Amino acid sequence: LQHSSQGHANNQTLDAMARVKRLSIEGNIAVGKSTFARLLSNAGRNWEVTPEPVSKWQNVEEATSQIRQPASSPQQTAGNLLQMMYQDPKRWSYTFQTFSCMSRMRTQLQPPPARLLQAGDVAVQVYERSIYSDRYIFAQNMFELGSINSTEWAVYQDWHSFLVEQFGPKVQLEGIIYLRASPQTCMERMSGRGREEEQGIQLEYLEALHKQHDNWLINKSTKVHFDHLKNIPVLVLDGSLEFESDSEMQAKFITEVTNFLK
Ligand code: DGT
Repeated sequence: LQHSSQGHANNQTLDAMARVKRLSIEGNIAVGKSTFARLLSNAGRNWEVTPEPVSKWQNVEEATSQIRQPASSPQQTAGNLLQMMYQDPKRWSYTFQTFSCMSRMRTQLQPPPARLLQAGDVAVQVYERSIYSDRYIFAQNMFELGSINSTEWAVYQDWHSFLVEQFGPKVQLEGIIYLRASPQTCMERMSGRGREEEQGIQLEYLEALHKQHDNWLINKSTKVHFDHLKNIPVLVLDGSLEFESDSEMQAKFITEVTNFLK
């Protein structure tokens, strides 16, 4: 009985997901994904945007407190994994990618909210980054830079492929929005926002990430391992434009995304 009622819930979830289009917003560090995501979430009641869980990576202690034994001394307290990864990438990049990918997996597995399903026409669920950029942008880049070794990279790819295949349609996307700007522009925006953990990031790192995005989403030269991802529609938007305070530009972007969804 327990088994069949669970099956029913799963079918309901899949049915709900079939009525929702799922997109991810991809792009370099500080290109403006969060600003763009906010713009989309205000665009209509049938759009739902899930932000990237950066704060969880900055406070692993709090993010995991519900599901583990409490630390018995302050020395055992879990730390700021984002900071640890930037300070000692060789030691912490693999750990970071396991945690970032798990948090992205959780996000993508959340069923669409009821509000979205009642909204009529096309309901759209938008994620900031995805389990796919976790692998084909960041983990791959860390491997190419030598911050993840060959063994770690093999283990990462093994569990990543296994989970994506096991979850199937529940973690698939129907399209990707690539917010694209030069690494220099991203560098300026990153310096402007002054996030503590990012102080040591060099332009070369942003250039490497830019290349990874272009290879995956424009040149299509990155080898992807999932059929649904091979021919996925990609909308490239000019992220160098300052759209935050330009309502005309915002309207233009929303129209582009709406047309992309048709
Ligand atoms: P935005 O809205 O485009 O300005 O971007 P943010 O700040 O909302 O998000 P983003 O992309 O800059 O990511 C936050 C920080 O986390 C940034 O320092 C890059 C880093 N990060 C994000 N995902 C990954 C990942 O999968 N691996 C590694 N190593 N770093 C990541």
